[in-house]
Amino acid sequence: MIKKNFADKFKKLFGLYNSPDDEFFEELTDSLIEGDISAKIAMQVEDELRAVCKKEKLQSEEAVLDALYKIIFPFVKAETLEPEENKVSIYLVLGVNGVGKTTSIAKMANYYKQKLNMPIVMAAGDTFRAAAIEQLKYHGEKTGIRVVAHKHGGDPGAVIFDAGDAIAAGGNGLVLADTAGRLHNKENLVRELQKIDRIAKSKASEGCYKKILVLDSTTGQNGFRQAEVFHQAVGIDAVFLAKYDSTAKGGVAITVGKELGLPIVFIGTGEKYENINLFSPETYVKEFIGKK
Ligand SMILES: Nc1nc2c(ncn2[C@@H]2O[C@H](COP(=O)(O)OP(=O)(O)O)[C@@H](O)[C@H]2O)c(=O)[nH]1
Ligand SMILES: [Mg+2]
Repeated sequence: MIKKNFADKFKKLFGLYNSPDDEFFEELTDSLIEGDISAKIAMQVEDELRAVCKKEKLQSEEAVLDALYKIIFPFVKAETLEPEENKVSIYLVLGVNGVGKTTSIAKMANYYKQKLNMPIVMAAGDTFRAAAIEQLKYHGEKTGIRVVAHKHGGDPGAVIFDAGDAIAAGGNGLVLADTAGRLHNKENLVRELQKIDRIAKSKASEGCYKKILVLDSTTGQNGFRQAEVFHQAVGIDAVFLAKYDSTAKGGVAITVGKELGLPIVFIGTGEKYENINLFSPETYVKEFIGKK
């Protein structure tokens, strides 16, 4: 895992100023923003940290880091998703092009396959790009997981409908559904997602339909805007934080947690199937700020 930028900066800043003074706090805020925390939250963190340091007369690096941890930790939310036995679960996987949706679907399918003894189907709902269907089929072959696919250009709702039927026939199992993420035309995207949303919901057992947004940890502040768009369009249940291994920043989990109340379910830590981890807010915040 790459060492996080903010953690490094904090150490350097503390070395430079040796105690939490005005300049220290100002630079701390800049460093939080550079770590992909939104400006609004960074300023709130600064204000709270200033107040605590003053009130409790905190001076040492360790004490300030502890205070920072206590401020940021409640912003970050985690959730575990686990398909129930004898229910039809559908996890719709959303996100813009290239964030890691198809890869993350294969990882989740492989994860649940090893963990649970139930049928799993991956639905090739990104019918927009021919390569996306092929990519999912490839993952299906490699992992031994069934893929339901239609032709390139077909109706994504129909693919998800069929995949839902395949699982519903036995009354037990999980559909992981891929989608196309064309954000360039927001209105079309929203309309298409809402249609898929209705179909997926109608196929799943009560409470077993979840919408997972994949965010690319390397895209910076943009990730938050993507989350806003998708959350407004269909309502997101949880976030898959992909490519966490490829960034020294990664503060987006803090921003989506604090601003949208969205929990993180998994983090992606590489390109292999096994590079998937349950999200631990403790580890995440500690890594972000550089606390042991
Ligand atoms: N390093 C790294 N690369 C990833 C991760 N997840 C996905 N990728 C890569 O990101 C690229 C885009 O992934 P893809 O699943 O095709 O994205 P999609 O367009 O959203 O379906 C591929 O090259 C993946 O191998 C991850 O957790 N870590
Ligand atoms: Mg894809």
